[in-house]
Amino acid sequence: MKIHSSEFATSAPDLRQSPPANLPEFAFIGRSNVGKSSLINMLTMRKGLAKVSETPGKTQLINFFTINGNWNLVDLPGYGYARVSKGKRADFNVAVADFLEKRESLKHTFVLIDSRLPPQAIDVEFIRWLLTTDVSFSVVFTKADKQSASKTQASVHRFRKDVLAMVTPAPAVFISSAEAKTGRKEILGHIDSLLG
Ligand SMILES: Nc1nc2c(ncn2[C@@H]2O[C@H](COP(=O)(O)OP(=O)(O)OP(=O)(O)O)[C@@H](O)[C@H]2O)c(=O)[nH]1
Ligand SMILES: [Mg+2]
Repeated sequence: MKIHSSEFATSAPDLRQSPPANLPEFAFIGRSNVGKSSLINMLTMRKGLAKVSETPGKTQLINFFTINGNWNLVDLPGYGYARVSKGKRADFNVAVADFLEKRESLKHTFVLIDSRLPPQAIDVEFIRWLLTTDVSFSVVFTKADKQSASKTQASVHRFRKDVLAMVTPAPAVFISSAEAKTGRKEILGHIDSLLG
């Protein structure tokens, strides 16, 4: 998969105000600060395309980026920081849940997990909720440059065993670093295969 062009399309606060659902879409979700926006910049090789910040809660709107004029990357506000909703939909943004559940053009979602941490309750809860929907997803372990490869492997192994063992078919798993540009080829290859 070669990226010839990538451009910011628009932002929307929720599904209703999202642009027409006329291009296949790939969304990025995960805890605030896990590296969603950084990953989008790494995939597109455009440093400032999506806004990145050291402070969690940077991405507040649903941001759409059009790639090669024919598919979209969707940068979602993270969960676990701005506690917009509590209760039955777990502790994450209602607008995000609504988007993931109902967006007609959503092809696939990448769930980002910090590769340095043991399974976090909020991530487990999020994946449990995701499994109640029809959303197709894979898992990306981020910030792999921040620790040794063996620590990352151990973390991925534990997550697979403790969290993903219950998921059939087993989701694809990727290891990424926005810093070292790890995982770019694999993630873009996955998108390519899903675009068919
Ligand atoms: N070393 C390293 N730092 C990273 C990586 N990915 C993200 N970061 C840093 O982590 C912080 C958060 O990154 P963002 O991409 O803004 O995270 P986000 O998931 O979009 O966060 P929200 O928009 O708040 O939900 C920034 O300081 C990034 O520079 C990575 O692969 N390696
Ligand atoms: Mg962000």
